[in-house]
Amino acid sequence: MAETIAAIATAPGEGGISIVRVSGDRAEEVLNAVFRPATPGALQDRVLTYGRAVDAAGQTLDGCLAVIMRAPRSYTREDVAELQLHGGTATARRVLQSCLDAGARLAEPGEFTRRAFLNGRIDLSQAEAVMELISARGENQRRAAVRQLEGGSASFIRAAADRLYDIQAGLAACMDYPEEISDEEATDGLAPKLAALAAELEAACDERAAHLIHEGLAVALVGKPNVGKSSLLNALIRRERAIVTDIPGTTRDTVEGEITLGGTLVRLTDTAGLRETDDPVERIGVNHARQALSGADLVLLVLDGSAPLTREDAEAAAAVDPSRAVALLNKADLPPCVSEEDVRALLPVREVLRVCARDEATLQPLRALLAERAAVSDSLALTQPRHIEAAERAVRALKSAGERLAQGSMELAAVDLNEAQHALAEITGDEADERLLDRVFSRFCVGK
Ligand SMILES: Nc1nc2c(ncn2[C@@H]2O[C@H](COP(=O)(O)OP(=O)(O)OP(=O)(O)O)[C@@H](O)[C@H]2O)c(=O)[nH]1
Ligand SMILES: [Mg+2]
Repeated sequence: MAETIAAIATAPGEGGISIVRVSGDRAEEVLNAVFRPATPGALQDRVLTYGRAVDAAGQTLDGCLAVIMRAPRSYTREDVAELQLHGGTATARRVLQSCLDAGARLAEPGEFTRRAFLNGRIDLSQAEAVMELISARGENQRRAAVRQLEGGSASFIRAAADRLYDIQAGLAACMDYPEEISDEEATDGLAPKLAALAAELEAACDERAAHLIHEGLAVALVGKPNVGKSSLLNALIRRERAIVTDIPGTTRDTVEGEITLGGTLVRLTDTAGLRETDDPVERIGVNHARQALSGADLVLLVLDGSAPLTREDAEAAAAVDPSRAVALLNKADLPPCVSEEDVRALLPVREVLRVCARDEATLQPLRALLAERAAVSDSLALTQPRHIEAAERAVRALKSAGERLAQGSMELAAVDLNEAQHALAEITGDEADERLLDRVFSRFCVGK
């Protein structure tokens, strides 16, 4: 821990400013070596000071602002120094090199936040929320990250852990005073509390919502050639992303576009028209289409509503799981030639929508349907896959404890309860070994 670390905290590339951050016992010493204030004198704690960044020979690297935030009132609870430079990779790199020459070492990914956690400023779920906030792409992900950063997940888990301690204490009392508390009394008193706790934790483990928040809703546009898949992708994302022509087999590979609906990212994939073909390039494209199909949360089977359905439509439909699909009858601007019954005979989907890629008004019901599929509750206690996995382990242990109790095996129930308590403590990081921390912080960017 004693080592002083440094990194560029801003994203690479050109920008208004770049920030080099230093943390550790020697942060102030490093800052004094690389920074010359315009008005000579000692730097004041937490006051931004104008001056020059210099290299080891005292040559000016940039005009800049610098600040020292002395422990413990800093992000890491160590002495932290920051230099605000003109944005740009070359300058930031040179100033970082100056910091390293002055005795700092390059920070690992997430090391500043790791120190904030190890020094008790934030718990592990909050540390993860920092990364979550940085990488948030949809509004739902941003809001979930802020809730977690403010301690939402931690307080939910700590409340559950407290209730579990009560149950453990009750069980310990029964085991210590068997002559005063009968097995039946113990079971009757503890089993309902156990079941309620398990049910509440289980309800918080919404994997689907967590997936939507992090990955967005994956939607694949599939169908035989020339039905208007690429036209629909372009219309939905309001951009000419995919090439459209009246030649069947125009799209040779998957093409992706993104929109945000109701705060959730919707990742649309346009695919090569599904058909048997001798063209080797098109065949690879069709294989990519099948992969997109299997990885999609929702499949939009596109059909041309202005022409009779064909064998190729039936073959495309055969590749689609109807429970995950919606059928689109495109080209609704032309006289209709296909009924909803015809579609359902092909694929028993719940929804059939008539759309026209050239008419935004007809796409509104489709946008509404996608928004509904992408919707997530704004009050989820747990949204990180890691937290959900640990909470699920706790639920399994609690259920097992309930069964042991019913069988009269109090000692074994106590072991299960202990295991549940450990699983909960992993979420907040109250119990976290190096391996777990390495796993969590390896996802971070350098400089955070
Ligand atoms: N009238 C009408 N024509 C459309 C509509 N949507 C697409 N088209 C036309 O249909 C033809 C095929 O459109 P694409 O979007 O390239 O079809 P695709 O399904 O991507 O075709 P492939 O890439 O070959 O599989 C083009 O000439 C489009 O202009 C629509 O809603 N109405
Ligand atoms: Mg296409």
